Amino acid sequence: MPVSMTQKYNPAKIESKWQAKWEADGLYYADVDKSKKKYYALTMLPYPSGDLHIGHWYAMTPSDARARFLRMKGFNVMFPMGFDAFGLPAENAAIQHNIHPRDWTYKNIRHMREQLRSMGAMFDWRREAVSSDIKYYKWTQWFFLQFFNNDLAYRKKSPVDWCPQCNTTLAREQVWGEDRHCERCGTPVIKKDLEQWFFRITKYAEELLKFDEIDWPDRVRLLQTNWIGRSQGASVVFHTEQGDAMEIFTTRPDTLWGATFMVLAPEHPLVKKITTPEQRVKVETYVKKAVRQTDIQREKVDKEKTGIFTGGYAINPVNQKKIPIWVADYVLMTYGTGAIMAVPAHDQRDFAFARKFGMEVRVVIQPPDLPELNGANMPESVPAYGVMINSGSMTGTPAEQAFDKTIEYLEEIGVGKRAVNYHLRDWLISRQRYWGAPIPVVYCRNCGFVPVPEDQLPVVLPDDVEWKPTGESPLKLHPTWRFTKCPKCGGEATRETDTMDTFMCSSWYHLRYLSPDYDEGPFDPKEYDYWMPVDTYTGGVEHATMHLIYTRFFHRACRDLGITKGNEPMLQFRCQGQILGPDGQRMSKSRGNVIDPDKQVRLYGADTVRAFLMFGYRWSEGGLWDPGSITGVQRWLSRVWNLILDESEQGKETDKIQRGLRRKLHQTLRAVTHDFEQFEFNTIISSLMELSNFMLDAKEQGVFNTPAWNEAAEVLLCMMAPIMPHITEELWERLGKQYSIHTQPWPEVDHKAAEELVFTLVVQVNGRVRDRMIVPADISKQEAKEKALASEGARKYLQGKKPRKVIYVPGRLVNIVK
Ligand code: ANZ
Ligand code: ZN
Repeated sequence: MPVSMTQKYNPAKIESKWQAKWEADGLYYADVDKSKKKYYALTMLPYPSGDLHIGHWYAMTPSDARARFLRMKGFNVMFPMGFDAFGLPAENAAIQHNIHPRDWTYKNIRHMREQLRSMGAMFDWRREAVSSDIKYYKWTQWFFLQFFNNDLAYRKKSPVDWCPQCNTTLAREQVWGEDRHCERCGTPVIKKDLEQWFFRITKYAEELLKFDEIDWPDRVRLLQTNWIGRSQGASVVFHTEQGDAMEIFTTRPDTLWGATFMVLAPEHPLVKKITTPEQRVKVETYVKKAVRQTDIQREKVDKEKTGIFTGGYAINPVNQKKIPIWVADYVLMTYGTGAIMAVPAHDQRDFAFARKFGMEVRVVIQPPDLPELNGANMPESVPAYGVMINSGSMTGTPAEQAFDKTIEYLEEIGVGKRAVNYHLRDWLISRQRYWGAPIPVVYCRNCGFVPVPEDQLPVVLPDDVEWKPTGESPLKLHPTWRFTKCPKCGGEATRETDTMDTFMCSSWYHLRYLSPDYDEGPFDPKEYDYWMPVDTYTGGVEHATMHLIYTRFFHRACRDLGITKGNEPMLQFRCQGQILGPDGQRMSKSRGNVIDPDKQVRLYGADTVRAFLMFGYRWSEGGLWDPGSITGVQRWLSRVWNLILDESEQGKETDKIQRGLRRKLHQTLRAVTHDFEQFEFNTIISSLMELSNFMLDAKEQGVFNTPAWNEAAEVLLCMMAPIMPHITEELWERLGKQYSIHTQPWPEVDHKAAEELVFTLVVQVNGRVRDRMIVPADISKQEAKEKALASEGARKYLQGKKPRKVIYVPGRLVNIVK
């Protein structure tokens, strides 16, 4: 008998009911339990922007499903959630809507917590961490002090974007357009040097290139490797005509004889010194303009080259040639030494520059497969792979040896040495902003920069600030907050008014989850020893460089300070793709193509939304939101509902159908188990759909409410439970099973039942074995004979003749009589 109307699947009713019960029961609490193997499943925490979007669901629900799966597999699984709550948008909201950043942030958090609850995820809310809570950022400040006291934090002058009209520093996202103007007033920004705080991440550059202890996607490893950007080469010292040493870094020391000019970055300290009086005005004007641009703009290879001659000359140390020194913006002060030797014959940027300004192009490497190169008429530079020519005593050195031999030679004559450079820069953590963790340092006229003693933490962010659209940090404008006593000498002192980059907060949130209320340290070591490292981390690939490098650095730095253990914080990382709007574009409010998950949940229920997101896409790839196919998933859930609750009378199961059902069931279980482990979520759902269809067929053939059927129903629900936690809990209860389905062990695969039933059919011709083949166990007499006759062995001996007789011995052989 089909399910009665009153029994219809109604997700709205059952979902909130179970969410409330799970929460009341603390079903998902994860506590240290040394008798069980732990599993720390972590998914990136959201920024409290106001609304959870479908992308959050796409990232989090499969992570939740996998965490649930591992829990059923017997692990003690922790799956925490929190908010990355400091940051600029709160401050912008404050200025625009006259609301305090704290109020804005916490209002959003309250709302998003509710939205997160509607997912039905197994978050252990007791472990929630919010980075803007005082009890959290106290420890962010504590970490800063550890870094400061161990020479991992330092202060240095560094350029910021500055609006001369608004008189303020601007964040990257407040500078607009190719001409780089201020978001607020349109004035072109300038660079201004400010004293700022840095973390010495470059100290760990080499270590961060090692990935052998972690299972991270190749893509992410490559992005990090490129971001760190290790370059091997040589540093060579040139001298100016006046005798000033000018060190350059090159990755191609073997091209040294081809250097026909030198280029200094506009910020290079030697520029002032070597510029001749005739060139001074021109050089100064050029420098002023150049430094306004970002390094990214300046580095573009195809950018029209600009530059200016300083009037000064240098001597090439290998051939004593006198070459002009220029200033050009394509050389960055932030890399190498901020000075280069230009080899136009073999480097394209130098080539473009040389052609534009009429400099010599001197070939010093001849690639073996090209006609003899001539600097005067080359249309472009030629990458330098070949035999060295025009290079003094090094002439004739083959390509493979050129690099090392030249370095040896440079060392011999004492003008250069092997050098490695990293593109990675130290991490600038100062923000001239209010809504962040104050940097716990005071400035004293007598003692300089003095760290706030640990027992005086936290340095609390004052609430009573005024929002003036000056762009200055309200901390600076606060009438009293800055003024304090020097912790060392007790004299008058002022607080640092910069706050920390929010990436600092998110570098250690996985540690705060361990014990969010702990106050004797950033985390409880007992929790640490049990839970760390994170077993699986999931999140967006857009965090491959900043966040995911910072957190690895943070962990290693803390390891060296004895705070953490091991080299890596996260053993496995997996990233999801992106859900685009139905129009194929990135979802954004301005395009009007945003899918609101709350609305989808109201329409279809959370289980359907979860299942659809996992079924409709390869998780690592993502794709377009397709409103059509979500209804298909919902219909499937209704079918399962009706199937499980069907009240028809017990059917009669034949041995054969029973075996077939068990085979299908255990094959599905084997595949689903594998797919959960491998993050292949879309195939899980399709396997489950197939199984439920198979069950429907089996039922029509009379297998219903029999042992095999009941096993299938139970295992189906268990396999569905991680993805669709509500409907499965409800059906589990209605089947009279013990609460909760989510604490059931993951079913064991019966490999024997899963085996395809086959046997080896022997083919005989006149009583002699001529062939063998694997056939299904239930092969019919007719089929067996046909297969045997078609076999290669049989055909070879029959040679096209009709056999006189064909005899089938079931389950064993076919004998063909000629
Ligand atoms: C001469 C030369 C000849 C170069 C040649 C390359 C090819 P990567 O790989 O990124 O490390 N360079 C060095 N410092 C620079 C700076 N501050 N700004 C801009 N360019 C800089 O690049 C190293 C190469 O980039 C160096 O090797 C130098 O040019 C240039 F056939 O020296 B090379
Ligand atoms: Zn002092």
